[in-house]
Amino acid sequence: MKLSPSLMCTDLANVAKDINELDAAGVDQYHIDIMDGQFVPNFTLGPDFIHAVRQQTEKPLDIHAMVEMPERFIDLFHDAGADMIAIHAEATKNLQGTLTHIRDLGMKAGVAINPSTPLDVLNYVFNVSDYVIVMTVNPGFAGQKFIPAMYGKIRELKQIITEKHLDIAIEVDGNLGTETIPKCIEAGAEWFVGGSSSVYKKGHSLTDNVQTTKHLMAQTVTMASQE
Ligand code: S6P
Ligand code: MG
Repeated sequence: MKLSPSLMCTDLANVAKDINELDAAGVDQYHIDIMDGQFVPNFTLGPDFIHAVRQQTEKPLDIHAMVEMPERFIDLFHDAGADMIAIHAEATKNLQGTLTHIRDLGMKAGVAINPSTPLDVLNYVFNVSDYVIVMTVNPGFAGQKFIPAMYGKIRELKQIITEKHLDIAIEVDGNLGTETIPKCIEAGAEWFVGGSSSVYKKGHSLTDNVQTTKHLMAQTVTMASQE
């Protein structure tokens, strides 16, 4: 299980301080949302931000590219310090080639899929993918509500991965908190993006939130293994 704080939720005036605290609290990697105002109706972080975070931590940087034609930016993200890049299946006409290029540059390649996108889009790219981001909200904004139909989608994807003996992790993104994390683990998810529903939950320190979330994840895994 991995916890990946979503840095679009961090206090941008205190990024370095927050990353030091999150590193010490034991997060596994960092999720960096990049939005282009086209694929989603919002703008967020970019390559300069990846570069700045790269100077601050040695943990893997998990780039979530919510941009049209992401193939245009893979080298840019790589040079800025990305360790893994997920591109949206809906945003490119060359999914296979772009995933291959990400891997050729020595990074992990991920496919992100919107809530309404069927799993079929993954059929011919499993062999060039290291992880799949199942979006559990429509991408664009933090603080949205989990779409319950996504539990079944995660379960279905996990079944395919198991049946085909694939080495692919399922990452989930959107409203992962106390209620939804255990259900996603039961369905087969392994990597969790931590946003306003967990790592950045108001009224608690980042350290407390990370520890509570990691504890919940570990407890759910233990309980599932005893069933
Ligand atoms: C949303 C983006 C996400 C959010 C994260 C926020 O488009 O891809 O990574 O930052 O999901 O988490 P929460 O708990 O506020 O929904
Ligand atoms: Mg994201």
